[in-house]
Amino acid sequence: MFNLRKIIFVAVLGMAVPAPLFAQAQNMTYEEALAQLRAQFQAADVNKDGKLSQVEAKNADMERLASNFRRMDRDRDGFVTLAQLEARVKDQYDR
Ligand SMILES: [Ca+2]
Repeated sequence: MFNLRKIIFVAVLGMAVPAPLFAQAQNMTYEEALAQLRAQFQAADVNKDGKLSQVEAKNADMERLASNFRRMDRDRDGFVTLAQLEARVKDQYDR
């Protein structure tokens, strides 16, 4: 079940290569994954506007986010919010 979720998630992101964002999530609880996401997000949000541009994601080495940015940016406003990323984690943990 756990491996199946991982495979599905990788397939959803369209990538097979692990990257910092979400990559370790399969070894973490939902709460730990959220905490890591929030810490990464805070660190990456250099201008502290509460959202990440693709440049911010790239600069923070969030390669999976940067390379899947348009898909992650569900409302297509050019930014990914913490809420959008949290939704992805939530999907992954099926909660
Ligand atoms: Ca920002």
